[in-house]
Amino acid sequence: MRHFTSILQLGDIREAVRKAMYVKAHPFDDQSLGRNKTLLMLFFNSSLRTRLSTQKAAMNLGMNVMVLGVNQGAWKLETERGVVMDGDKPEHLLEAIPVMGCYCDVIGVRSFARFENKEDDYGEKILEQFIRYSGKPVFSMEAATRHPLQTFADIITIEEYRKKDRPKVVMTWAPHPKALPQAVPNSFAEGMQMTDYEFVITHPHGYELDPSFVGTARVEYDQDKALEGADFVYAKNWAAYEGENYGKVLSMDRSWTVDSRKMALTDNAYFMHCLPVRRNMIVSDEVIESPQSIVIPEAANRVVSAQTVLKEILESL
Ligand code: AN0
Ligand code: CP
Repeated sequence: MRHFTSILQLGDIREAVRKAMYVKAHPFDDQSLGRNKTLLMLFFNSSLRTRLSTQKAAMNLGMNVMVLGVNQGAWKLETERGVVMDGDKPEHLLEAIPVMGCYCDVIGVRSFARFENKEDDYGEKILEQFIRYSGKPVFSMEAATRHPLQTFADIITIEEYRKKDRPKVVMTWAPHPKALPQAVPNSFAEGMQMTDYEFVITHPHGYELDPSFVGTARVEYDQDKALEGADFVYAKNWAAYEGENYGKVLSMDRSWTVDSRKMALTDNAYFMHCLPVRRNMIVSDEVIESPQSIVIPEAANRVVSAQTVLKEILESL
């Protein structure tokens, strides 16, 4: 595997989880694989988990790591071609990308949807330019439409905690004061298509996701009904996708907040969220602090997911 931008690139998901479990049990087996290899992690947006877990994964593989926050000391980057650069951006992405490619062996990029232009976001305009012009393997640390390292960690976590062969997994929209990308829910839905779980998506009308990610998943607009008998509740906010409403917050209805009453409808489900999470908007204090909340082991598995992916990329060099 050279580039990693979608969970689908892992191929057989059971096999990928098996490899991840091996990495988890033997984190230092491949210390020589990354020797004298440099990872550059580039962040256009904030991060806690992705930044730390990916750096830890690379260190476990013996790599050197450089981290650059574009908004923390680098030149502001122009991303549009043809612009007369007389504004506040002194450097163009078209020079910055190949230059960065000269200094490393692998590049991780975080670049969220900007909600300015749906075609640019859903065409993964920024990530694709890194793939095209850096000359190096590129992996997504959450791009405009997907967050595959998160999804892989989520699936590893479900595999660790599931008590049934075919658990019922419910992804529920929950309220949030600011517009958030669809990358996490898109990617999670994409990952669920690789499993044989029963997968249900629930959200208010107007929050329909791109049908190519939803696939054959059941969409249930009644959250209570969707949660009935669930084994895993995966909460996430996202902004509207459809038409004129692209990138807009249409509802902050707190009756969608995952609280104890909602969890009581499930089959003693585990609660999951990628984090960061706004308490008492997305989830009540009580639920996130309950023994059924597995958000911390889920975050811990981000190291495992990143290390498994980085290992495959290093093996392809
Ligand atoms: C981001 C999002 O929803 O895509 C990152 C989640 C991993 N969340 C926020 O910006 C709060
Ligand atoms: N879940 C996740 O990707 O978190 P960060 O935004 O903190 O990296």
